[in-house]
Amino acid sequence: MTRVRRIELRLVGLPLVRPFRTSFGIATRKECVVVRVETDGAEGWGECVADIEPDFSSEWNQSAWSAIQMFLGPTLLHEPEVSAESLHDVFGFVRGNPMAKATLVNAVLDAELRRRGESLASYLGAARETIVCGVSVGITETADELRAQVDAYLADGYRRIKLKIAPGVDLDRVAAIRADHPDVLLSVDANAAYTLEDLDVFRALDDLGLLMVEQPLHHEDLVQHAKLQAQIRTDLCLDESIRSSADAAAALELGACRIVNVKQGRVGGVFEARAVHDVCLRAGLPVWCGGMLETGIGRATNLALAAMPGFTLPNDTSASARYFPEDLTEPFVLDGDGTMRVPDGPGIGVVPLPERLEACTLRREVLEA
Ligand code: NPG
Repeated sequence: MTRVRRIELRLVGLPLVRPFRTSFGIATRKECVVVRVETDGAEGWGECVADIEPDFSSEWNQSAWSAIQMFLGPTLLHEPEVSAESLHDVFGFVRGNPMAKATLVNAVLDAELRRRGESLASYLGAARETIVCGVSVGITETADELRAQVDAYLADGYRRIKLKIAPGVDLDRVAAIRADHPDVLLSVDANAAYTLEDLDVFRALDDLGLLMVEQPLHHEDLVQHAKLQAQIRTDLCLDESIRSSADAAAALELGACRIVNVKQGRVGGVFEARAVHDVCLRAGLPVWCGGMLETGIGRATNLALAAMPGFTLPNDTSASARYFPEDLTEPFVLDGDGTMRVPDGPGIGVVPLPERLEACTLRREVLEA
């Protein structure tokens, strides 16, 4: 147990190496909330996965900032003693807002672990020291551009290619990549852009030997996904629809998917992510760690999570160079075999480079007890 004395909130902005287009929009730069908490004896860092606009989820940077500044932060500073694990209850009076909550939960846990010199990976029961990395490829202007990007990522060593799809830029694009690379682990991610009316598209994708089809239908749906899964051979994977371990349990019971994308930031932090992992592991479902274009802070958190035993599929934990000309931390690099080392220092094992952090800061506010 410890006391949180100070919370420093920052909005940071970083250019992306290239625009990232999905079925819900185009990201041309990264902006996110980063917090630093000071407890008795340690500092801790947390990165919020919310984005500039509420397009992937109902939370966005300004809502996360306000949730922390107005409700979660003051409550945390008011508590005489907290543990990271107790925050689920401490924050229980705020409905929803899992991305804002995750930021503080992860930061307080980071401080706790730094204080006792334990890495997040070890705390979570890591089963491995290196993580197999895949890469997520955005929708491109042309099919040739997509082929060139995929070729370059494979040359880098990435072990799974995930193609973003949307109605109209799906089958032909995916079939062309499959023809170029018959043996590559290949998946698609629709980010909720289809309905059951599009069954033909999914039946056709069935012939392309995909590892999975991710979140084809509505972002909060489970029932329609169960209907779709019953009619296709390819495994469905859910991302947006899984907001908690309860959602994961419901999805399994309904047969809505056979794989789960675990994003700690989407479900309220690493404790709830561990609970999602545990539900899936018990049921024998593989999970993998998704990404939301995190800076090095969030990437370090994700790598520790992906070291847990149930994360048996390649993860969206790509190298810093896939996202940013310059990261907030020392860059994460891909080893030649398409893996990345899990940080083994105390807590998440990395901190932002002070000068980089200052240079990227768009807004800053300090909350104190
Ligand atoms: O490697 O971090 C990454 C990107 C992986 O495709 C990716 N993320 O829908 O999963 C997604 C998508 C995403 C990115 C979603 C940013 C929301 C924000």
